[in-house]
Amino acid sequence: MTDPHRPLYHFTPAKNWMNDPIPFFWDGVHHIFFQHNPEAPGWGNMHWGHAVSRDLVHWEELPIALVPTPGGPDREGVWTGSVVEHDKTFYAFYTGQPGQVQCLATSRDLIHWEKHPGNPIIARRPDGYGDCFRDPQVWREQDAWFMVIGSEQPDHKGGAALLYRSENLNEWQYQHPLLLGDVRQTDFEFECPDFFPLGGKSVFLSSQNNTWWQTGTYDSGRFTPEHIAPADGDKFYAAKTLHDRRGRRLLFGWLREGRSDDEMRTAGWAGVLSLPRQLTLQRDGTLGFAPPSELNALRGRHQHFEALTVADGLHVLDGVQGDVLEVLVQFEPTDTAGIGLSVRCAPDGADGVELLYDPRTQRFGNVPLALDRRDGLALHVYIDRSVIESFANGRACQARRTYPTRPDCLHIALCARGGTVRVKSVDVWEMKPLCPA
Ligand code: DQQ
Repeated sequence: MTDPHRPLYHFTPAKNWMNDPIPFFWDGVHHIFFQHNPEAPGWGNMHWGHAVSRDLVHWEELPIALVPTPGGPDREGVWTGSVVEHDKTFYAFYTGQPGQVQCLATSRDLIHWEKHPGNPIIARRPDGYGDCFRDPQVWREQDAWFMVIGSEQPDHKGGAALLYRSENLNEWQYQHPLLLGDVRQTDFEFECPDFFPLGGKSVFLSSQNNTWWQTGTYDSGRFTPEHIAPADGDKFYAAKTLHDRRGRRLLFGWLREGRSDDEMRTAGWAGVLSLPRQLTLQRDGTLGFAPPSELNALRGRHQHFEALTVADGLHVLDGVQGDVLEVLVQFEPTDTAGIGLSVRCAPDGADGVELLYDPRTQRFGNVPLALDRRDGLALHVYIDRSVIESFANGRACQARRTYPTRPDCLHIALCARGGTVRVKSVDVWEMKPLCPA
């Protein structure tokens, strides 16, 4: 039976479970390895699935890349990590279970992988940190390799990003923390760390409840944050980046489901790869997020509206219908309490998912967004059945999941809360499905 909630232009494996993406770019191809349970649509039995794309739009699922080795240090799971290339060999670093030990596998083609005979390559965590010790991220710096492992300080004080160094990618020496977090800012542990340069600064990503970003300065193996915020709400998780041929830093996250275990079991699939988000360092030092232009290839039939006025409440867009759409709305600047869209709503505007910006609290959903008084809200929304991904002014994102039971939840309404709002323009495109319905 077809599932009306399964997305049509987002990647999900053919069946069963996915979580954490592990992005890697090589030779014109975007690779996404991902946490995959090939036997059930629920978390557990972690393997590395693999999908590739040449255009960031069409994804092909390849054979499973990494499987737990019976009797090996990853016998209970091949958890998240990262991939690098050196001298025509690819190195996949990951956390093996049980015990959260760090392991290595190598490959000449990114398809066939061999586990390192000396696994685990890091068997013990440094003293003084808590249970979390996982998700190794590796990069090259001048004459050495560096790895950061996600960990936690004792007593839930905050995350710890533990820095290792290696000359040969096999033997690693612990250095010191790259960064110690504060539970009040970035939660109690750093899952899925990712660390990279961007626009003259450095960026550190970590996950716990949300994915968090921190921009700041890096010097002698230590990162000093200057700006910190959540990257999105709690439906966008374990997000990590790749650096592609065009010099872009692209962020991919796992879009969590909002269904029960039973519903996922019945559906036979769970977990979605987010659309890529192109990261930029903004003039004020914060992080910017934009959908890459390749996504425009999905655009089909177009509708355009201009100069609309929305009195306090909802204004359903006439003649717009669908659950596989892209919507771009340009609002005039306003002080009204809430402006935005209700998507996948019923013909009368009820039961939709509201994507609201509040100019008084300067928040877009969960995420801070300080718009200048002269700037109107520019809201860019991708609707793909149960998946809603939105970008506000290229600076804040909000991913949501929705599983409407009413078949007529196919409409879009402009929203104004506590006042009248003027809308410069609305563009709506039907998106071409990539997957069979
Ligand atoms: N998921 C992985 C862990 C990681 C967590 C296991 C984040 O390695 O910390 O599937 O979702």
